[in-house]
Amino acid sequence: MSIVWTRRTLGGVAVLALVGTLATGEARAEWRGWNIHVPEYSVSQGMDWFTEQLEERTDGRLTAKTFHSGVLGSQPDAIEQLRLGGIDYAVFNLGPMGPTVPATNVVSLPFVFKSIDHMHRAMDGVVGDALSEAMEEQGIVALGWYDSGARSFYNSQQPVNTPADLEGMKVRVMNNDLFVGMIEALGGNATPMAFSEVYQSLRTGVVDGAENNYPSYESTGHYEVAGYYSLSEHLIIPECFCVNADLYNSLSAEDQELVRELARESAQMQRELWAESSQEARAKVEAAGVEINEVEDKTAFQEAMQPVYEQAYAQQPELEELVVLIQSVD
Ligand code: BDP
Repeated sequence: MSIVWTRRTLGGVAVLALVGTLATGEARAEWRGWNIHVPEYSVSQGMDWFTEQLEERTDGRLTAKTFHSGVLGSQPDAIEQLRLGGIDYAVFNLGPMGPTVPATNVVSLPFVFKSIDHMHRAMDGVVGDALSEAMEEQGIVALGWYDSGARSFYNSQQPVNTPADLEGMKVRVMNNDLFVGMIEALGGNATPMAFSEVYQSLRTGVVDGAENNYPSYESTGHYEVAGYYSLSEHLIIPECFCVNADLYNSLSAEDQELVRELARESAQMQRELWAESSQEARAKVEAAGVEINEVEDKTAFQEAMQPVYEQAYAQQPELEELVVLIQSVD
């Protein structure tokens, strides 16, 4: 047993309490959270709400601090760190989760969900359950599903209306071979790259374009250096509130329930903020002069991306069943 000092506030008076980390063994006193986004982002706000509530509802017995803006490292590294316990909790996009938990690749297949609402229904039900199970086998406990909207292409060259407009274009993707295949299927050149490097790469022409939702396009300033945003909405990838499995399993049943409830509620809150912040981000980039175009014929993209499914099924036959599971959700 180790002894740690924690600060608690009782009736507005800060007091020091001596507590033992009996049940948590070697777990650190203050949980360390990873987040890639700036503090104003909806994901950050959901995580901040979680940490406040955790401290309040346990009278300071459990405390957590989220490090925003990716200061604890890139997302692929953070996923590994969370498994090893260097990071205790995080909100991860399931895109870069694929190399660690292959079943999660199903949500990275282009156009796999009919809509954002469909994604929510699937993740709050059978699909979320199946993916949680697969993640848990890798030491990651998924407690709630955050929103990340739909991802569309943007670039510094021209509006994208058809797959042919992407031909020869250098496009940054998240770290997962599936996305490399996706860009290649469209005739572009894919460059997997950390989120933090994209701004400079767009600015200097290392890449011509990338793909993301409005809030990320705006919060990173990518719109300043890639002024054409084309509403292909080819990927709808959920994000998870994840906790290191050893830490979670070391908690009492009551604390587990509390942490689960708070993560779920924070996800609910984040989803509402998401919808608002997407509209705000769109308005902001439009006001800054970004040219936004609807993509009239999304089926052309869907058809061009079909080889991604074939390649994925060849490498991971179980994905086919998971796609059927998604399709079974109304
Ligand atoms: C954002 C996700 C974030 C990813 C980022 C990316 O919220 O987790 O790291 O895209 O493109 O939408 O890397």
